[in-house]
Formats: sequence, structure tokens, C-alpha cells
Amino acid sequence: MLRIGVIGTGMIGQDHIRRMTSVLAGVEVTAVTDVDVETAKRVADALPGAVVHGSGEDLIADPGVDAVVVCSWGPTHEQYVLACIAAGKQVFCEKPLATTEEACRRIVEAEVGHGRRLVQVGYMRRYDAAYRALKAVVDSGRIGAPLMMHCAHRNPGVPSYYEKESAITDTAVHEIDMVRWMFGEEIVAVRVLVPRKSRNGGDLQDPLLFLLELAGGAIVDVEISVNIRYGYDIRGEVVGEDGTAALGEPSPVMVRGGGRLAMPVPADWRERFIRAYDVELQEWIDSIAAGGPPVGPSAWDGYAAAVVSDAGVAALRGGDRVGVTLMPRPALYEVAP
Ligand code: NAD
Ligand code: ISE
Repeated sequence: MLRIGVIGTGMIGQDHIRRMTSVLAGVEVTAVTDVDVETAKRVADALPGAVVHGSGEDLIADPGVDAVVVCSWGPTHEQYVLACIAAGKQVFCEKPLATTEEACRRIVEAEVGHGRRLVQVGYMRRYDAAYRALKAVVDSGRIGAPLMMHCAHRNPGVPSYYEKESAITDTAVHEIDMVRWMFGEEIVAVRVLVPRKSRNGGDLQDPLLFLLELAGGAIVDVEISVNIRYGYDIRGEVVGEDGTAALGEPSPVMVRGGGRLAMPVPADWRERFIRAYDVELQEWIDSIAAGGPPVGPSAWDGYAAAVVSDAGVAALRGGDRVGVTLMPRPALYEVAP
């Protein structure tokens, strides 16, 4: 049984604890911590035998914790991931790996210094059945070479702490990782187009159109709408030389009645990607329980996403086309994105 400590017991922390305690196999949650101590205690009350630690560092040092899941806010990820590497413990870090290129570079350098992979980043779209089926079609060559991809990332609403830049750093960062994986190429430049503002968006610039240029010349557009009210809607269509392939609708049911054909739209990311998170964490648990390195998105992937995300923020703040330059990829991360 792999003993897990969870740092951050907010929305996704609680959701991952639920799946590790009642869905997944070979794992138990033995420790939690949160700066909101009351929440951590309440969560621990439902976990027989779990310890509540006063800090993330204490949890990482706990000999009853074999591996760590980091679900705290993005700006706190770097300190905990670095502490896990220093302790030689495997760490699954929710996205983003860290909030700046420099912080991600420090993590990559620490892991390379350690000499083997200890870090996996929570880019769960790579585990989603619809995205995997789409990638299989693209890789098969059935639609010819992929030339473009149209994406939409729509949230019904966002928390009050969400800022203007979060549309790139917190939301579109999923498409940044997904596109690198889907095309097997790095992103070399980005632009941001700013349409008329939604009346639902308050001070945010909502929606945005984010354009990504890939090394091989393909172009991806991403609509980011984070106050669209009607539901959580994730779309993607790859345009190839000879055809197109799109994500199917996520709903397993369509209802005909009252002169309408209707299907439910997921309420949020928990519902839309529920199975992807299950597969993601089970594969992580299985790979490290077997003593191997994690096989999912690496610290390098987290670093590459952060560099593109920083470029996106620069483009949003007034840049036109902003180029993306990555440092040379260390041999530890030899596989393609
Ligand atoms: P949240 O605000 O609901 O929960 C975050 C928790 O972290 C809070 O309880 C907060 O008190 C705690 N926290 C903050 N600083 C801390 C620190 N220094 N030490 C310990 N605990 C600390 O936020 P959330 O929606 O659960 O997001 C958490 C992380 O998960 C973010 O990085 C977010 O981007 C990521 N996330 C990923 C997905 C996904 O689809 N993969 C979905 C949602 C959130
Ligand atoms: C959130 O943090 C996530 O990661 C969700 O998947 C994303 O859709 C949402 O926009 C983010 O705020």
C-alpha cells in the first residue's frame, strides 16, 4: 500500500483524496496539511489514522508518507516540489508545476541534480479518453498531416481570486500542455487577441483568443471563456490535409422530448475529467509502487508549459507575437512531449 501525504485540502485536494480512498487501488492517504487548518482537520476526520501536519515541510519529512500529492495554490508548488526532491520522495504536483519559468527551471535543475525522475505534473488531459482517441486518429495519418487545431476552454464561472492573467496561467495552460502532446512538437510563438468583453466577466478580459504556433508550422487557436454560465465545455478539432477529427460530446445520454434534442453539459472540471483524473493518478501510483519512475507529464513538461504561459502573459499585456525559447532539454527528459 503506497502511503500518500496531501498538501492542500481545497477543491482538487478533496477530490483527489476521495478518489485515492474510494476509487483507486494500492493507495492510502496517511497525512494531510493545509494553511487552512480547520479544513485540513475536517478532511482528516474522514480518513482513519491520518495525521494533520502543521506545514507541508513536516508532511514531506513524515516517515509515514511514501509519496506526496501537492494540491495547494500554484505559487506554493515550487517550495514543496523542491522539498520532495531534496527528501528523495516522489511527488505528484497539480498544474501548474510552478507559476514562473525561473521557478520551473529550478525544479528541473534540482531533479536533474538528483539524477532520476521524482516529479509528475497534473496535466490530466493526456489521460482523457476523448483526447486519447483524437490523438490516435492524428497519429494514424487518417486525416493527413495536422495543419490547425481549434479549441475552446469554457468555464461557467471562476473563483474571486482569479486574475486577468489566470486565463493563460491557470486555464489555457491545459491547452498548452495538450497541444505539445497532441502534435509532439514544441510551441515556438504565441499571440493573444482581445475581443469585446463579456458583461459576465467583471474586471477580467473575458473572453480571449490565444494563438499558438508550433515548430512544424501548425497553428492552434484557443477560445478562453471563463464566465460563460451555461456549463463547462471543452472542445477541440484538428484540421488535417485530408479530413478533420474532433473530440466527441462527453455526455453518454441524449434526450428527445418536447420538440427538442438535448444533452447535459458538465458542471465543472471535476465532472468532465473525472475518469481522466482516476486514470492519471492510478497510473502514477502503479508506476512508483513498482519502483519505476513516473511515466506521465514531467518537470520538463511543466517547465515548457510555464515558458509558453509566460509568453502568453507578455502577449496579453501588450506584446504582439511573442517568441518562445526553451533551454536545452536535459537527457533525463529524453522522450518527446
Ligand atoms: P482551492 O483554493 O480550492 O484549494 C487550494 C488549497 O490550498 C486551499 O485549501 C488553501 O488553503 C491551500 N493552501 C494554500 N497555500 C498553501 C500552503 N502554502 N500550504 C498548504 N496549503 C495551502 O484551489 P483548487 O481549485 O483546489 O486548486 C489547487 C491547485 O490545483 C491549483 O494549482 C490549481 O491550478 C490546480 N487545479 C487543477 C485542476 C485540473 O484540472 N488539473 C483543477 C482545479 C485545480
Ligand atoms: C482550474 O484550475 C483547472 O485546472 C480547470 O481544469 C480549468 O478548466 C479551470 O479554468 C482552472 O481554473
